[in-house]
Amino acid sequence: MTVPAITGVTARAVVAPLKRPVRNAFGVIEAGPLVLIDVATDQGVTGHSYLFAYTRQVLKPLVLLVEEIGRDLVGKPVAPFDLQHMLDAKFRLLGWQGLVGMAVSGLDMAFWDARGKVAGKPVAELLGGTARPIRAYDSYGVLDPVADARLLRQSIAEQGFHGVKTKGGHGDLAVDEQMVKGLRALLGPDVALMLDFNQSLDPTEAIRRIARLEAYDLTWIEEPVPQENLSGHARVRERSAVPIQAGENWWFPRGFAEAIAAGASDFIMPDLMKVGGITGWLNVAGQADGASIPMSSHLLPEASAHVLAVTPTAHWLELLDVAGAILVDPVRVTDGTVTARGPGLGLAWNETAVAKHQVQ
Ligand code: SMN
Ligand code: MG
Repeated sequence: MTVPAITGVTARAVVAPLKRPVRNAFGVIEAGPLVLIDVATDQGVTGHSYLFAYTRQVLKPLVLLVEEIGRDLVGKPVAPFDLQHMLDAKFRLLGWQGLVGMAVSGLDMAFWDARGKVAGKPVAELLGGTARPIRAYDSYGVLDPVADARLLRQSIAEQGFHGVKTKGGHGDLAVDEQMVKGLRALLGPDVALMLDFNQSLDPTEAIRRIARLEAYDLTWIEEPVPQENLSGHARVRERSAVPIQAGENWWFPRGFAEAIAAGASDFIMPDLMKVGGITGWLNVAGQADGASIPMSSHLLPEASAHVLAVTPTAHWLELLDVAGAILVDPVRVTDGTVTARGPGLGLAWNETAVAKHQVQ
């Protein structure tokens, strides 16, 4: 197989409607601000990926950044490891945390998608694995065990999920406890329940809350304290009977090396768009295996199903569908699992929906 060369990079911004808003400790995410990336190649295939921008305010700068970085890549072979190395050198002095890191990660995913398409294989197979079912959990915002009971029953009975995540830290400990207690009663003992604090607590408060919530058999407590506070994470972890989960906001393999060295977390959950795309993920999967750390995904379920298939310590795939509204074939859940689809990452834009939701 000849390696394709890049002929052009374009990006578009859309605000994709969500099936359900995601309420967290800091507010409500009502829609998905996405950047859709297209990497055209000289072999007729175009690599696709998308970024979740968190807020509409960064959509325009991200689109520009992806295209600006892409301009320099025209003519280069689609060799993700070489390109990542080159971009590391290019942004070494600026630093690539933040929007630059997201742009680099998004481009990397599109490179792998193009390579998969040229090979006519799912990326999971290109990486030497098989597109196999990956256990997933249904990821919600703050839940009301009474008002949301019907939705939750559907997650379990109709979609077959064996795990559900909710969010805390939006109120005091009593508010968290009432929610978690109600959810455990509703779900019964056999459904995994995860609680995400989204960095909203300080270590002392996190320790106090987790001690009370321990009674409800939580699978993990996520990001109890600000993500950059690695020693704070480690302190909470030491005092917590519930495993600590973090990683969605750690940048590139180096960020994980530092977090693992600090003993910050029992579990890790890189986000493909902050870890350096597929290339960055593979590195972290090796680190996790070496340190026996169970590894889950964050958002981007379509691409995550490919890399979890080749992650030795694969744990859970997060099912939070932010892009379904603009995809031809949105992520599918079968018996609570997601299976990678190809060729490439299996992403195709629904152009009618993209035109409808595009922002200039
Ligand atoms: C999260 C982050 C961004 C959007 C929605 C939800 C959250 C998670 O931290 O873990 O899903
Ligand atoms: Mg989270």
